[in-house]
Amino acid sequence: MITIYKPTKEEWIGLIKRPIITTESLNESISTVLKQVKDKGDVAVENYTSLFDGVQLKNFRVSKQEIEEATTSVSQEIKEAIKIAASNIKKFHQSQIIQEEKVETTEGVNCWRKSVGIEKVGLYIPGGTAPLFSTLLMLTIPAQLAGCKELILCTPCNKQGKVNEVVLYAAQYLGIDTIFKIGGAQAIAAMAYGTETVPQVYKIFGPGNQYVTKAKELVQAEGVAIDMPAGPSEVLVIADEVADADYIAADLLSQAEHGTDSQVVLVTTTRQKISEVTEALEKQLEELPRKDLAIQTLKNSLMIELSTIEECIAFSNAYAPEHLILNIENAEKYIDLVINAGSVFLGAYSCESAGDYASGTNHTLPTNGYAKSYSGVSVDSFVKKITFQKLTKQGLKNIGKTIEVMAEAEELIAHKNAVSIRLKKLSNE
Ligand code: HSO
Ligand code: ZN
Repeated sequence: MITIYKPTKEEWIGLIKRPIITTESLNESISTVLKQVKDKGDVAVENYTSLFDGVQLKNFRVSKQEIEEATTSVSQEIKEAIKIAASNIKKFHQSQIIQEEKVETTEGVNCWRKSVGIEKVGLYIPGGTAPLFSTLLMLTIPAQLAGCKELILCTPCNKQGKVNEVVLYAAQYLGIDTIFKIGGAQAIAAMAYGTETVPQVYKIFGPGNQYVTKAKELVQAEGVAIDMPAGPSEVLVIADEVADADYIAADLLSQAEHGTDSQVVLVTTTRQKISEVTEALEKQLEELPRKDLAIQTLKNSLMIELSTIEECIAFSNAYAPEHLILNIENAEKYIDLVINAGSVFLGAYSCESAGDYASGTNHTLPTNGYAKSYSGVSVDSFVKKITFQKLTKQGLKNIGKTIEVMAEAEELIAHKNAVSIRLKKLSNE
């Protein structure tokens, strides 16, 4: 089912490549959607919603009544789970807010940095086969902690014009009431440019299908920030000989059920583990409602045998997985070897689902090898850091000469003068 390798180092390069998705052909059609929404606003959003989603919307803002109805229909059990998950996510993200010190770099020269929340942010939560209300928690909580003033949500509705109730409940639980029942590229365009009803935002967050992804990529080129480049979800599990094959299979499948383009990778030191996991996968797959999706993913996936745990981690660093599970004894011992990964799960009991929902870490993470250079979403993703400085007279005297020399060497005499004029007046005091 999954292809098995015992690769040489030279063969790694081929194995770390992700399945290729070409979206070039979408450029033109999505550019047209963007342009139409930019020029015609709500009318274009309405037309595309009817064309692509098959629903006629006269008013796409979700009403108070719809939110109230969702609140009454969601079970107490789900409400309780959302409360616990939100509390953990809040606790963890709160710890990211650190007040930086003022630094006196030279006597009389003070520099500091202040985080300011991005004023207007747009969140996108896809509809489709699994409306991920957990993603709404992962985006809203850090945004609120960062102090973003305006938070809007776009999420598509079904053919009856209804939005998933749990998404609506989670939004109201978190205090978001500006919700639009629109999806796809037209929703991204509406947030990027603003329409009569949808306010314009400065940064757009959230996962989506290839149309949403392309729209985010194109509006980014026009100056609207986005969370990170998107790609299919993935997990890499490193397992030693004592790891429980049932746990490994369950973790691989939890990622595989996300969609047919996900990728799951097992890297282990024993061929025996590969056989045990293959058997466990076959058993567990039978029981899964999303079995067909998972099977497709497993076809794109890999099982790799290497000699040592250190070598397994080196492979993982080359692959740079979104999620890395170290299902090995004394996993903490290897932490410093991990260089490229979005989020790391240590030991037999730290399953990826814990981070997906409720442990507190963020599940919006870099995929597609971007973990080499990007971090997952955090409070930082929702702030700009503004630097401040204050020089006293003495401070300017202390570093004036340095600035003058450097400016002159760069042949920027107006820069030099900004200092010289002041120093001259000061010398007359
Ligand atoms: N594993 C996904 C997040 C998620 N899982 C949401 C379940 N719900 C991110 O890679
Ligand atoms: Zn998941």
